[in-house]
Amino acid sequence: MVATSPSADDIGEALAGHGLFLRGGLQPDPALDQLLVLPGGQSAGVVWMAGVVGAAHWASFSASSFFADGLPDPLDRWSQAIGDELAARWGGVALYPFSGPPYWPFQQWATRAEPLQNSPLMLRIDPVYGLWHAYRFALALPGSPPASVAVPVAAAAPGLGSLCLQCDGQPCLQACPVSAFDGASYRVETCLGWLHEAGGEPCMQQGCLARRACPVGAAYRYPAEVAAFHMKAFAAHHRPVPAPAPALPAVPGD
Ligand code: B12
Repeated sequence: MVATSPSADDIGEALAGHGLFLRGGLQPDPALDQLLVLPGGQSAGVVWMAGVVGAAHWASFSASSFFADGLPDPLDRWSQAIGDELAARWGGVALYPFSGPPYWPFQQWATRAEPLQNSPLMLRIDPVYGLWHAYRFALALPGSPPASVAVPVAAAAPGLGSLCLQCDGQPCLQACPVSAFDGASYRVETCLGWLHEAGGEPCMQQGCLARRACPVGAAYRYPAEVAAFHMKAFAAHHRPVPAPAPALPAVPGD
């Protein structure tokens, strides 16, 4: 028995109980989002984005059984428990940013749901929360989005110029100790190589120094405990590819 489609307020309230935020919703585009099929076989009518803003989720997550159970990926498993429960409650499916590859296009969906912009760090920047927001799951549900949800980004934020192009000196592009960002790309291997060296300790303890240098949403920067948790997970999951071994001398007979 499926309950009636929840309103944005219903969803926001359910998420708030976990320190999570409703980060807008969007109408699935049949051409782009054709994989969004619900348990009954019908197409999803709306996709709601659920995420973290600053460290508002930390009290709930760190008090959960997942936090210290010693198993891998506690934040992802905490998110899954919440997302799956809400999806079942409302007859839909929960989609996760970390399930893949292939990955669900969370950044594209986020940009369709809220007035976010691209940033030189490749993270989406929010006019209020800056770079300190991320997604824990999306709920693909039956029904249709309220009219206010389907407002195109440009109409939702008229006159909002590029926050990053207007930014004086773009400190994010100066702050990385190994210049992993050049404004157009992110040299992941360079970043990870540094994180696994002694010099990368400040990044590991305080969080990405480039991200921290952004002046937008500074009040939402992760506190040290939260930053260190994310950096540890990032560095553990993505070890730098070792340099290729030097070519061996040709063996006679080869
Ligand atoms: C693979 C991945 C990575 C890879 C590579 C990312 C890259 N830029 O190449 C690695 C492991 C390095 C990584 C690192 C991090 N990631 Co990451 N990552 C992902 C993941 C799981 C998949 C991305 C993907 O391939 N999507 C599939 C394509 C089809 O979807 P998409 O929406 O089109 O996404 C692409 C484009 O938006 C494009 N893009 C992003 N910005 C821009 C800007 C321009 C101008 C252009 C042209 C394209 C572009 O990059 C995306 C990947 O190709 C997403 C989650 C998700 N499912 O999207 C998180 C995600 C993008 N990551 C996120 C975060 C927060 C991080 C970290 C900060 C994690 C940390 N340490 O805490 C770091 C640092 C990244 C950085 N500074 O750029 C957030 C970003 C939130 C936001 N505010 O935008 C996401 C959405 C996860 C989440 N739970 O919210 N990540």
